[in-house]
Amino acid sequence: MEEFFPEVDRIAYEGPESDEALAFDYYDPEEVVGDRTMAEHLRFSVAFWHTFTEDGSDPFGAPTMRRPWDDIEDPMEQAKARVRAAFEFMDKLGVPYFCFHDRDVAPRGDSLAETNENLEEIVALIEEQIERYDVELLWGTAQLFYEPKYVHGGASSPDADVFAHAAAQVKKALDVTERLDGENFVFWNGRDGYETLLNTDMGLELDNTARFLRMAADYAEDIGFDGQLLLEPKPEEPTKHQYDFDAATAFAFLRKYDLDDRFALNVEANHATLAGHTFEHELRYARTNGVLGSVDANRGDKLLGWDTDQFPTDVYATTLAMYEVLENGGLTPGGLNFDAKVRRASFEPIDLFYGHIAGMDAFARGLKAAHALVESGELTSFVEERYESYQEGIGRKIVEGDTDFEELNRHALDTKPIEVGSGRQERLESVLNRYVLEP
Ligand code: XLS
Ligand code: CA
Ligand code: CA
Repeated sequence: MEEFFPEVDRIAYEGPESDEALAFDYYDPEEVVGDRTMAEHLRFSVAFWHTFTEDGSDPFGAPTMRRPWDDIEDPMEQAKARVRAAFEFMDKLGVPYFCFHDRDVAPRGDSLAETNENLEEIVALIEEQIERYDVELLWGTAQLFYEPKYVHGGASSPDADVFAHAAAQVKKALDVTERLDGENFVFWNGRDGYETLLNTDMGLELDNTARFLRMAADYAEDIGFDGQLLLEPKPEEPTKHQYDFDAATAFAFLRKYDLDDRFALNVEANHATLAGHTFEHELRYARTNGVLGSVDANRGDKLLGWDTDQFPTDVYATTLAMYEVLENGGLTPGGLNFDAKVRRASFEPIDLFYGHIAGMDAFARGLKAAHALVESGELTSFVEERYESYQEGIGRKIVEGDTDFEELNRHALDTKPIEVGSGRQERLESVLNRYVLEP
C-alpha cells in the first residue's frame, strides 16, 4: 500500500519519561479526566489548509515546504494524493477530526460548474477515506477570500453578483459538509469589512451580511444539516476593519439581527490576541453569553502584529483555555481545531508531526491542570466570596431588580465607611502556578 509518511509509525502515549520524540508525553486518549476521556474532552482536529496546502512562501521568499505529493503535476491527482496523505497522517497521529475549506481540497476549474465537479470528485474520495479510517469531519467552510472577485468581500460586497456567487459557494460547501456528516459549519470571511469609509455603505453591508447568514441557516435546515453554524471573529488581516472584530462584536451582530439562536462562535486564540484580548477573555465572553461553539487552537507571537497561526505550546494559555472549556461543560459538537502551521523553516514532513504532537501535549497538560483547578474549587470559592454582598440585603435586591435609585441613595447615605476587599491577584496567580506545575 502507498505510504506518504513511511518514517512515522502510529504515535503512542509514552509519558514524559520517554525520550521518544514521536510519542505523546501527556496526551493519552484513553485516560479519564473527570467524567470523560482525554479524547472526548479535547476533540482534536487537523486543519487541512495549513497542514496539506501550506507551501511556506511569504512576501519575501519562495516556498520551502517539502511534501510527498510535490512532484505530482496533474492538479486533480495531486489533490487526491493530499487527501490520502491527510488520512494517513491523521490516523498515525490519532486525531479524530479534520476541517477544510472547499477550495483547499479540490482545484478550481474554468467555471463555477467545473469547480463544483472537481469538488464532488474529491469529496467522494474523502467519503471513502472517512469510512476507512476513524476520522470524521469537525467542520467545513467556504473559502470566500482568495479569488479577485472577493476583493471587496463576499456577502458584504458592493456587487450583487459577488453576493450571489458567495451564496452559491456556501450552498455547495454546506451540501458537501452535510454529505460528509460534518458536525459544524464555519463562516469566516476576512474580506467582509472595509478599508476606507470614503467608499463604504456600512449599514447596507451589515444588513446584507445578516441576510446572507439567514439564507444560509435556512438552506442548512432545508437540506437537513443539523450541525452547528459558527461565526469566527477576527479584527483585521486581510482587511483593515473586519466586521466580526471579536466575540463581543460578533455577538452584538447576531443579537441585532436575531441570529443568536442559529449561530454560535468559533473562537481562535490568535484572533483574540490580534483584537487586543487574551484567548481566555474571548472564551469567557463567548461562554458567558452562551455562544462558545468551537475553538481554533493556535497562538500568535506577542512581538509580531499579525496572524502567525503557530502551534499552541504555552501550557499557561492551554490551562486557562481548558478552564473555560470545562466550565462551559465541554465543546461538543465543537472541538479543538489546530488552525496552526509549522514555521517556514520547519519544512520537513516530520515537522508536521512534531507540531501537532506539541500542540496535543500542551492541551492535554492544560486539561489536567484546569481539571484539578476546577475540582479544587480554589478559584470559584474565592470568586463566590468576592461577590457575596449580592447574596443578601441591598445586593440581593439589586440582583432581583427589586430596588431603585431612591432606595440606593438612602442606603448610600446610611452606609458607614465602605470597606472593599483585596482582589488578591498575586495570590491567585500563585495558585494557578501550582496547578500548572503539578496538576
Ligand atoms: C483565518 C481564519 C480561517 C478560518 C477558516 O485567519 O483563521 O482560517 O478559520 O476560514
Ligand atoms: Ca481560524
Ligand atoms: Ca488565524
